[in-house]
Amino acid sequence: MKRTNKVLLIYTGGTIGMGRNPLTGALEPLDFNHLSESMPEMKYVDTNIDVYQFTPPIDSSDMSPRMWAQLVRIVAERYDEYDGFVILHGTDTMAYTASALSFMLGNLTKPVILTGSQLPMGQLRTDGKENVLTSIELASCYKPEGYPRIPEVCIYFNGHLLRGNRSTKIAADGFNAFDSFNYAHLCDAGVNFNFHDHHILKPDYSRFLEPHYAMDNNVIVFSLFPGISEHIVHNIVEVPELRGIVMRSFGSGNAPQKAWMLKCLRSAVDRGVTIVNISQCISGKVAMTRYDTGYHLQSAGVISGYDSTVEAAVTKLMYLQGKYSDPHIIRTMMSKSLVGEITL
Ligand code: ASN
Repeated sequence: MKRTNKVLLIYTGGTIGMGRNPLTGALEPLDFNHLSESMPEMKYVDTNIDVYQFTPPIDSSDMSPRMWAQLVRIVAERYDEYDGFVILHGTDTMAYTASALSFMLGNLTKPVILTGSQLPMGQLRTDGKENVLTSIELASCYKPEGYPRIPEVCIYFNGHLLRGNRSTKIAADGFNAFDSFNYAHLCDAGVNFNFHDHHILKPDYSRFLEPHYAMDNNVIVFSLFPGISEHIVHNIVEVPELRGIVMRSFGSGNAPQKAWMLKCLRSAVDRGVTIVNISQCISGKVAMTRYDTGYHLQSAGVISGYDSTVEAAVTKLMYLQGKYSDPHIIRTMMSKSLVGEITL
């Protein structure tokens, strides 16, 4: 693997590059020149940096599978030219993009690090500078044997490097905006980098990148709550285009034992819908045989999402549905760890 000492910085938008609209006072995305003017430190970074900018830059609430495919294409077309890739992204949907890219960039052997900020780069107390500078440094880290140190899609934020498909946004205002409750940090960055190599993926470096572009978004996430209405669940589950449901259940994967609920779920499964059971808890995993209620779900054909985040479950379904038409294959693949997104 040839080292190039170059990192590609892909600017998609987000608070990091925003400025205030003088009329409304609200923050809106501005182009990369605005961002780089607020960050003269970039000139002193050892690595050579090229920039690719999305036009127009977006608030990440507008992120979409089409733009994920665009990101995959940008990385795939320039894969050999760079040691690593840093994606500047809004924090709101960063964990979705990181999860989606982890599935779409098959056989990845180089770092793809997403970062952003809670305060715009132009503000004095911005968290953006440290996040960007450290991400660039991490994206160009190599092992002594000559291989990239972090060959996976990650989020770097506030001193922590997290596996992308294990991450969740945890704070709307705080600088410590991300965590991965069901997986160890890949690196903690203080005065020095403290890599936790044992938790970093070990890919086959001889394999070529295999980019995937098709995502099927005929998916819904629904959260259970006491009193959920039969009529509403019935109508959601019967939507003809629906191919996948991420069901956020209670505790270790439990749901109301009402006969109508199990009947609804069973009929969707029989129509070929994949129903994945994940927990509403922020940590821990689904164990469908622990309680009778979970057991009934399993008998209705609902599959376990183990300790998946909602972001990983929904993007994994989109990815598998984009790739396979047979629901049995999709269910089998959902139950495997494809890129370290679940603990089996
Ligand atoms: N609304 C912003 C975004 O996700 C939030 C941020 O970047 N901190 O684009």
